[in-house]
Amino acid sequence: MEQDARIYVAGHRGLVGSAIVRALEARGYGNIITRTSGELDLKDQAAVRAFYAAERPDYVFVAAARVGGILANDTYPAEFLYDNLMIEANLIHGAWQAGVQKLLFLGSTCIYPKHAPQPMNEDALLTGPLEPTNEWYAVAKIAGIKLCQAYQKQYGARFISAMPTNLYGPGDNFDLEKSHVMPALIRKFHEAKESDAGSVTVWGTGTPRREFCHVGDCAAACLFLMEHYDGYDFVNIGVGEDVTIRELVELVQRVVGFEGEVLWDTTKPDGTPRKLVDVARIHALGWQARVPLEEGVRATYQWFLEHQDDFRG
Ligand code: GFB
Repeated sequence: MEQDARIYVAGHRGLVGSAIVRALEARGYGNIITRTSGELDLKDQAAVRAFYAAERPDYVFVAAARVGGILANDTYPAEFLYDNLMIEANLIHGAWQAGVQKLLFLGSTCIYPKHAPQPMNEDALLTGPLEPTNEWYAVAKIAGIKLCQAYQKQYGARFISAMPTNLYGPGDNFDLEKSHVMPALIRKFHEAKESDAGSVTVWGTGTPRREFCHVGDCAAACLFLMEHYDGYDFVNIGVGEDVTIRELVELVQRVVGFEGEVLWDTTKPDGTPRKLVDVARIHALGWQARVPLEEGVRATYQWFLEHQDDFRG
């Protein structure tokens, strides 16, 4: 990407989009285009088309999406499917109409079948049934991958896709009902420590395994792919190691310093039993994650402490 390129980051207030903006700024890119959802409704095709016509971006990062943790995915299937289909269709089709040079679409590793062989290779896409708690989001994200491939195949557009594993870090959503597990644990343990509560309740059985990638690493991978990758196949972004939810609970508990008891609410879903991606493809391209899990959790807790007033409403 040329230093003066016009770069649109869709979803710049979200976990990934904000990290991409920070990474671009750190590398001296000065022409970053953003719009809040109040300024531009990405579900509105005419508005997106008018935005592209006016701004004429050269590069587009599609980090805008309706996202949430396991319960939000399970509770709002219509919103997770409709909103994500509309957002990605408008952004990808609009980018083609506007002659965007290159676009990176971000998905999620929930696109893989529930019982995909681990670690999950990119070739596992569409080889089996999805995890029911997030199949709506997954179907939308699979459609996004296919849109990029279709525009590549039919029009020669340089539209590529990346599938990050579970992400965490500064800028995450700490809402206890809608968030992913990492911010939920940080907030629950912190608030329990502050109020001297004797116990904290976490969800599920603790046995599922998840891989956690710091969002700073993910943003670095996105810039790397935008600069070095033009392939038809999508690329996993991950660290190549996973932990059980119980191990994560113990780690966050230690980092936060909560000494009470942990209770498991097994009426809440576990979700898919394991989600570890095969990172061979992105390693072969020349990129590797850097942030160790404990270091990333400590930094995220620090960020939470500095911003917690924002979450209390
Ligand atoms: O992060 P999470 O919500 O999403 O949950 P998924 C991961 C695991 O942590 C599940 C457990 O087994 C949860 O039951 N867990 C324990 C908790 N305590 C908590 C808690 O307090 N809050 C939450 N949220 N979980 C999502 C998908 O799946 O991952 C999305 O639904 C997307 O579509 C995203 O793919 C990356 O990893 O299960």
